[in-house]
Amino acid sequence: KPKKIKQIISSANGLHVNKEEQLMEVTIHHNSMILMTGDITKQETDAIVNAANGTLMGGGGVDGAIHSAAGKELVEACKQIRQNELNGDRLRTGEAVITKGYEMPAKYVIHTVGPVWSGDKEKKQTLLANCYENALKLAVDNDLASISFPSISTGVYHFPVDTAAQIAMQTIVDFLQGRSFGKVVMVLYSEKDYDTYRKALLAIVA
Ligand code: AR6
Repeated sequence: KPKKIKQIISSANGLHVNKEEQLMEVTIHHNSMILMTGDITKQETDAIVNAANGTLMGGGGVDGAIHSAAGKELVEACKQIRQNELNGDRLRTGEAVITKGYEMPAKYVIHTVGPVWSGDKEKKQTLLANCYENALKLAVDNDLASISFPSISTGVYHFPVDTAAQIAMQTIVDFLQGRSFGKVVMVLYSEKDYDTYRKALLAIVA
């Protein structure tokens, strides 16, 4: 019964899955890789990733949703990071920093800046892979065992979803194959994106 399985996977993993939503799980070297549709701000993984911009001051899309769900303390924490860790500079594309999750169920937010899809496309693909890799490394450095990602760069930043999905899935699978981490969740905002990521993942692991 798919419905029953969905309930078991979601409650065992702290995932917020409505009955109309999609969910799949594959095992990669003792780790769990989960794809789902849903709202990332509601997920109970140790960290959720924000597709931010270099100012770290909030914005639209998933960034806006995360800042509203976390409350005002999040932007204050981001200001501190700009001042203390980045010498007043912006966070560079492909890099990642960590704050608490404040009013959200996730303990931490890992903020990364995805590339804008224009100019040197090959370079942009490397930068997108850097986002996933640096966020995962930061999770490991902070002893976290579960992390949720949104589809970085495929909204306002216009990265084609199929290319972004291939890069995201390959980078995450490579990372999980090398170590015992725990659980990586991709939280997609539409069923269309879910199907695209699902195909990309199955092309690698099936
Ligand atoms: N949960 C999961 N995914 C979401 C949610 C949510 N609550 N809300 C939106 N998405 P975007 P980008 C999806 O534009 O392309 C901001 O203004 C959305 O449908 O949020 O990296 C920042 O400040 C899409 O699939 O991020 C930057 O300036 C995906 O999240 C800029 O946008 C990413 O879309 C970053 O652009």
